[in-house]
Amino acid sequence: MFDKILIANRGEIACRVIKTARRMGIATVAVYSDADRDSLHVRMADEAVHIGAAPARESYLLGDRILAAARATGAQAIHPGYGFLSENAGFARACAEQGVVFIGPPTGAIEAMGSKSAAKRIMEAAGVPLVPGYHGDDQDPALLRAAAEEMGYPVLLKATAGGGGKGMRQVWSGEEFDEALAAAKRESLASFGDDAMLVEKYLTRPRHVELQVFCDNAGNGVYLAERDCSVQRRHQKVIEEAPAPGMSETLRSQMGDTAVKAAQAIDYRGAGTVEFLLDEDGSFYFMEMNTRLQVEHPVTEMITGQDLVEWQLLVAAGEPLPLAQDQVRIRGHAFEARVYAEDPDNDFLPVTGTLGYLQPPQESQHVRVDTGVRQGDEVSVFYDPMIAKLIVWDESRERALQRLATALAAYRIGGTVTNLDFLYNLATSKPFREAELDTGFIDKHADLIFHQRPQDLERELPLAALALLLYKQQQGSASAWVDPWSPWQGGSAWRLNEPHAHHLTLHCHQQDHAVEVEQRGPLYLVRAAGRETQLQGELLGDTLQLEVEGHRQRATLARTQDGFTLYLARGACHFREVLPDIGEADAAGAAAGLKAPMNGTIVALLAEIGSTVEANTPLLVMEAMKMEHTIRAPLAGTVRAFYYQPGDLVDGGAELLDFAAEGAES
Ligand code: MV4
Repeated sequence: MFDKILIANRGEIACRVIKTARRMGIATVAVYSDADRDSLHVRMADEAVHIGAAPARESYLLGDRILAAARATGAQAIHPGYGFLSENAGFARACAEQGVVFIGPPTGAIEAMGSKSAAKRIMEAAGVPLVPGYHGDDQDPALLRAAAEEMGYPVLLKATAGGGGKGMRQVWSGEEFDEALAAAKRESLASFGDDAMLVEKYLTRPRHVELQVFCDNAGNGVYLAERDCSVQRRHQKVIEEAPAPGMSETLRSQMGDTAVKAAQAIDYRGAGTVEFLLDEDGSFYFMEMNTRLQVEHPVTEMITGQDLVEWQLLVAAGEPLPLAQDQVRIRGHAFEARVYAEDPDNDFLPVTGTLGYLQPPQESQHVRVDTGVRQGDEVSVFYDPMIAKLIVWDESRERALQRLATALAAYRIGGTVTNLDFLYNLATSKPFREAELDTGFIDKHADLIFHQRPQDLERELPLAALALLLYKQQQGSASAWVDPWSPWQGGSAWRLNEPHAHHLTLHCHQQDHAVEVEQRGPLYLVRAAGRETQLQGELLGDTLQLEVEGHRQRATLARTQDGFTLYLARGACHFREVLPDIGEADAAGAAAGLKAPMNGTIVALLAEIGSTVEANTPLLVMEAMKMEHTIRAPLAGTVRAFYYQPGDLVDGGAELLDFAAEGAES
């Protein structure tokens, strides 16, 4: 077994490989780019080597630098993870040439599976079932058309040079075949520089079912059950599960034996995945084979109890597979959800930002979080915006799915937009609960998945208002400069002979909402969204203890760059305070000077010292939470002094200037 390995990757997969290596007593070497100098995988490794600038093509894709790092540190083997160089035959060859073990398949296997059409030909020769169709070199349109007529419509035209869904076109009748073929060839030529086409029977509701296979150097080959990865968006997997719902033992062994046969057809070694299209009638067809450890391998680990990275290390070190096929057991059900910094409501565009607040669900034998980031880390523009993989397991699919929904609702991420709500909606949707899976799932059920959670304003607004008030009180009393006994600091809105009412405007669910909060001792009466709610609450740190008409619950309040996020048992409520123009402050407030609405920076002073101004005249501009706030004269009066200069940082509540309202005591 190796003494030391180098992980030629970053993020969650690098952290994940390091964990297994450490458990096996193997020393680890990380590599990192400029952007990853302080990242988690660098911290976790025993040592780390800088390999270049942030762009992957200037660091993680530079095989020579990675091999140099392995030589410099005495690493005997390299684990490529997935992506980057994990299926790069040239890199695998360079490792072999330099006497460094590549923890993966032989170079020849990578090359054989690198071309989708070559892979299909190899599998066909090995007796692995392919989708009925024509894969030949003769591209005479009449011949392609005859093949389509022969297999019957609908058919799928696929660019031989394409892959991953690119260059596919459905043809539903003979009338449209010629034009569709011409268009598909034009697109393929433009995209891949090659217009060769294959024609396949179009499976209208297939599932993507992939078999995890493992082969060692002694010719043993096993399958470790299957994963259903049908829930994809634009050929990106979103939620994966194992085993595949409704899979019979017979079908599992048929697909598993076929997958092992496919691997042995190319003298495979190590971890591999054979992807099939599973039709509604139970027939299955080879799609492609991936010669790397897949992102979704943890769901297989959860139901088999095996550590697939450990298996990879054992096989790469020349040891036999830990289990024979008849020793492989599966138990229960597992899901994996990929948590991304992306905006599902904006076509899933990746979102950068600082993970200002990051609190994953509590890990247990049922919940696993594979991540490469910590609170405070940046989601980088240079790499895949994955924040984590959330993996759950339980004895049944139903119970595992409940775990997934609970864990998704408990995942607290502030500071960037994420796909958590989208994942939650998907996982709790009826079609998904009922395992109505096929590769068109997300398009078919978009209405269920993309909607905002029911705008439970009536429930959320009072909680958000109370949370904000308690936060302000907490900030007010926490600031050293403030006289805690001053009646202005209690934030209790106390007024002599008046009800203690706070008037707030909260922006949430894309709207401004006027909220009145009346405090009666420990009780708060909140009037908002046409309702009056009585509640109590206490904010300790970021934990809010709430009681609403006898119902006690705990929530978490996170400050984000543009406001707050209140994490409740059922999802999160994002809100910010819409600040009133100081101009409405009352005379007493004016005499007490004008305070900073929240922590911020002074941007500009707009009035001369000693000048007399009309009410509502802009006096000062400050920046807070990336927004500019103009402090205006609450009444006509005289600017006597500014307490800060542009560029100064100020705490929330700080007096900013001395302003004498007209007629006020001097
Ligand atoms: C198909 C198909 C239906 N019928 N082939 C998409 C990319 C590549 N992996 C193969 N793909 C498909 N091939 C036939 N004859 C449907 C798909 C397909 C798909 C397959 C697996 C996972 C997600 C998919 C999403 C859209 C289409």
